[in-house]
Amino acid sequence: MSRWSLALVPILAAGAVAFARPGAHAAPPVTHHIRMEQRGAKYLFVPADLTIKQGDLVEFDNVSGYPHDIEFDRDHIPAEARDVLNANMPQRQGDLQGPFLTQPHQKYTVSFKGAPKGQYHFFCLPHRALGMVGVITVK
Ligand SMILES: [Cu+2]
Repeated sequence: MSRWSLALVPILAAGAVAFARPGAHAAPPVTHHIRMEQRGAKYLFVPADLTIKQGDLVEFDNVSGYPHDIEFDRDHIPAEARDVLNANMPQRQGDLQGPFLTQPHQKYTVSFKGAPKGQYHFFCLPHRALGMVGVITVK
């Protein structure tokens, strides 16, 4: 072994220990951000397409053009997801529907703890017909 490869041995060993540590693979939940915006005549979720991991959180920010809300499309979410979402959505005003956000930069956070993998289509009820729709993919 060369001097350089010998120098690498303790570094590689330390890496192996870190990977072997129980629970080391369970990354802490990440909070993702989606802005709710009006841009001219358009109403948008930004980004409108987001990929997250099971257990992550999505925080919606009420930027402009409100009131907005977040409602999941019950026909376009994974099987078994409905009860999980309803339990994870604070202050619901209906099935899979969050409250109307009326204050500047009001936040609304949905946890995907226990959420089945798959695609979660959602929309803003007041602006759905104006294209304010999005999809979250849980991997
Ligand atoms: Cu809206």
